Amino acid sequence: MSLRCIALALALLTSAAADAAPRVSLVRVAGGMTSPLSYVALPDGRALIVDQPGFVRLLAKPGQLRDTPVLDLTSRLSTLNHGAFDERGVLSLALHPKFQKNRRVFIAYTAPRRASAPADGDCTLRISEFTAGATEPFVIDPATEKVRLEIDKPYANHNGGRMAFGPDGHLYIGVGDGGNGNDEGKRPDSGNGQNLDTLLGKILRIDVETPEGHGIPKGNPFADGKKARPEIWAYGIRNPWGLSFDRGGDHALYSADVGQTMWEEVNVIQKGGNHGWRLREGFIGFNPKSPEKPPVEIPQKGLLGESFVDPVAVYKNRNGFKKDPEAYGISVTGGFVYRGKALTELKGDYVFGDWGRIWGVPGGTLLVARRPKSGKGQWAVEPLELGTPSKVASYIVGFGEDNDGELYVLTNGNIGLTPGKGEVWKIVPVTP
Ligand SMILES: [Ca+2]
Repeated sequence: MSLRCIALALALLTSAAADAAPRVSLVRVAGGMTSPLSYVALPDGRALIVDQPGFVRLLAKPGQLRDTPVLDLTSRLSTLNHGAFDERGVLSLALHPKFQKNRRVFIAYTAPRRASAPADGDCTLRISEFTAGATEPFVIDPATEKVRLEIDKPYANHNGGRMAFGPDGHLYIGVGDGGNGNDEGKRPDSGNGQNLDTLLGKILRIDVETPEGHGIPKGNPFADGKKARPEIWAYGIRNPWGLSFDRGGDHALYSADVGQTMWEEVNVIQKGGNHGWRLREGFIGFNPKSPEKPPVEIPQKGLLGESFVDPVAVYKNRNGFKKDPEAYGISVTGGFVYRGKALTELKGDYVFGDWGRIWGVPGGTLLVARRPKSGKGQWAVEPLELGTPSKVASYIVGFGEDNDGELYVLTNGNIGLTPGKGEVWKIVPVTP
């Protein structure tokens, strides 16, 4: 073997080793916001960015965030804790699959508690449709709002409110378990995740082609409404933060599920599936009286006698596994299956992150769940090693995907709704 061949072989070996911990860099494309929760590409390549305190902003091109918001929803939101941690606000935006023709936009936000809601509740999660104007400058007129679905929230946290249109043209919505902790609700024994009479703690599927409100798509697992609310697509969910369809492969629906104390999860959502919460957290049982002490006996069946759908990937939560190097953080932020071209070593893997390693210290972790080569079994979770910058110095609050399948990470340098440190970064290859 010539020296050149040996050098080449060494280079190949090195690149194979580097494969185990892929390196990416981040390029800042927008800043100066508060808490950017959604990045949604328009068909023309521009992007809409949802800023949690009540705005939809237009990113004309990298670095060019238009000053005037596309839509200002501040007057329609429930009261927010400005300057402090708050999970309420504008939570996500999804374009109708035929947006280019019909200009229909769907937005999830927390509205003030509606009149019919229990008096001790906090707010009402509202899914509304708006129509974007067809001329420039691009605007969405708040007067076009059409409410499609409302869900009363007992507490301020665990709203979910992440949405995605499926290949079937229906709108999928992740809804949190109602909030507080341990899925205790405000009524005795009302663990919402397992209760099929509430939309809390569920993944929903609705038909938005009805003149008003919403319809129940044919094929919803409880469409007749006899055993369960007919909007339910899957249940046993705690706080689905990140909901996305794989644009390639089998077009499966992915949802992260924020754990309570021990395990953070990524799920491939199954029609009619019981994803476990609060009977299970990850693969183990859950004890609502003492979450750090899971029961020895792991529940094997839900209340209908059904088996659970296991997560496809999990990692340890630092609250339950203190000082464990594989406890990457305390709250999963869902992302996307990577189907772009630039990051070849991530193709088909699920790129996501953790919000922050320690409460109060900005510093999220980018993660990748590696699709098993056999197509079956657990996906291995590992940190996505960073080139430039060398670490994420902010909380990771969301992810976005552009028309080419390239991904964006959405960050907030503050723990909550303090303006100025909300940024959007494109994930790019490390340039040698
Ligand atoms: Ca689960």
